[in-house]
Amino acid sequence: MSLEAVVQIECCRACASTALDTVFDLGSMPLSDGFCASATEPDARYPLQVLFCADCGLAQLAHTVAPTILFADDYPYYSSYSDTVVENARANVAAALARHPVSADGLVVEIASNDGYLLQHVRNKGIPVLGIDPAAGPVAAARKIGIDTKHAFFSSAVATELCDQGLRADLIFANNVLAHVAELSSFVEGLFYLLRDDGLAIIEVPYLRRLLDHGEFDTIYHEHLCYFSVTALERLFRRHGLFLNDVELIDIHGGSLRLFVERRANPSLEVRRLLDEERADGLDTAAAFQGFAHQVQDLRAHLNTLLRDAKARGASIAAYGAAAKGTILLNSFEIGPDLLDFVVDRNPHKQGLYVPGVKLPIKAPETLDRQPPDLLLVLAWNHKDEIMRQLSAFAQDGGKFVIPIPEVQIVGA
Ligand code: JHZ
Ligand code: ZN
Repeated sequence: MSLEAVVQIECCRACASTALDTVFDLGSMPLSDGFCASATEPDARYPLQVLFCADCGLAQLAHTVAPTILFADDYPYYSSYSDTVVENARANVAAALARHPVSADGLVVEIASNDGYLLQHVRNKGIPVLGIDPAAGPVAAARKIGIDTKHAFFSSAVATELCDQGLRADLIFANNVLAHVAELSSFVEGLFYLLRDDGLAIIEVPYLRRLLDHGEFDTIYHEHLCYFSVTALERLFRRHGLFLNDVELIDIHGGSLRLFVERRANPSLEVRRLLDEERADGLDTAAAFQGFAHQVQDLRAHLNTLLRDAKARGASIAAYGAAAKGTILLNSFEIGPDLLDFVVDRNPHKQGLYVPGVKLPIKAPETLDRQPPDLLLVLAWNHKDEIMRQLSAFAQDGGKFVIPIPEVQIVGA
């Protein structure tokens, strides 16, 4: 592990306090999206430890793996491979433009615009768009469908550069990016600069409350540097002259917050309600993680027993979805080739590669028709309804789904 590859933080990523307590530790884990070209390729492993800031309430990783390693040119995540994500984007755009109309001479910016899955819906309405994304593959895919995209990590410097070109945004989307940002303050400062005085930023982040309530420990991985509560977010924005004025709870990615952020304070009743609720339930202190490690241990025992018993009875088992979270679940629970035959995923960028650590081969979903397993472990459990719908024939033929989270569940036809 070279020095530049990973850095241990010395103070809170949001407020610079040094009052940080360790609340959860997964030891050393391979990179969740670091898919391998061969089964023998050695894996880089990095510590995966969650700290809680006593001052601002932000849960965060103790270590930062260099973004250039995490989001390299072969970064395999393409939003458009999930119908739910694309549909969510379409509905999100329609609702956003209803809430905050933008004219044909305005500008809508998406930060972490990936392959253009969201901005295409804005562009189709005749509104100018600009995407910003650091991953070369998805940027190329976005440009191919005509979405103007800047290839960069968003920061205060990038925002200033755009402002200098006379660009400011009426509407900014930033979905599932805030938790990935190593330079959190620079990012939020950049939002402040880029947003017009009367602009609106709509930001989606996975919600810490759902992670804890549903035992979604596998969403803790090196790409996710922060685990947000409303309390921590409200303080973070305020520190940079921005205000959390409204919030919606949405189901995407295991339970997320959709935040509405502006340059003037006008908090809704829902923001106040969630802040009160978090305080009453102790989500603003490290006690929020009490019992979490035990909950994960119980899940591990339950899932391993189920799979090992099935295997001992001669069942064949495969997994569905080479999701980033799947890498963590398989590696931390030590579920490898002795139990599973393969993993299928419909993203062709992942097919032919191996899941890091456990080195399970990733194949196309059609493999299930030729080699149907008795049990299918659904690693992309957040998409379980979409997946089970697609595989109704597998279930009709007697195949069973194992859903690991929020609790181990076997589902048949
Ligand atoms: P999915 C990603 O995590 C990566 P992942 C990232 N780090 C992040 O922050 C979170 O999202 C929020 C496949 N699939 O969406 C596609 C099918 O094969 O849960 C994906 O490889 N067939 C940016 O990777 C994987 O499953 C299907 O029908 O955990 C799902 O990954 C569907 C629906 C998905 O995100
Ligand atoms: Zn802090």
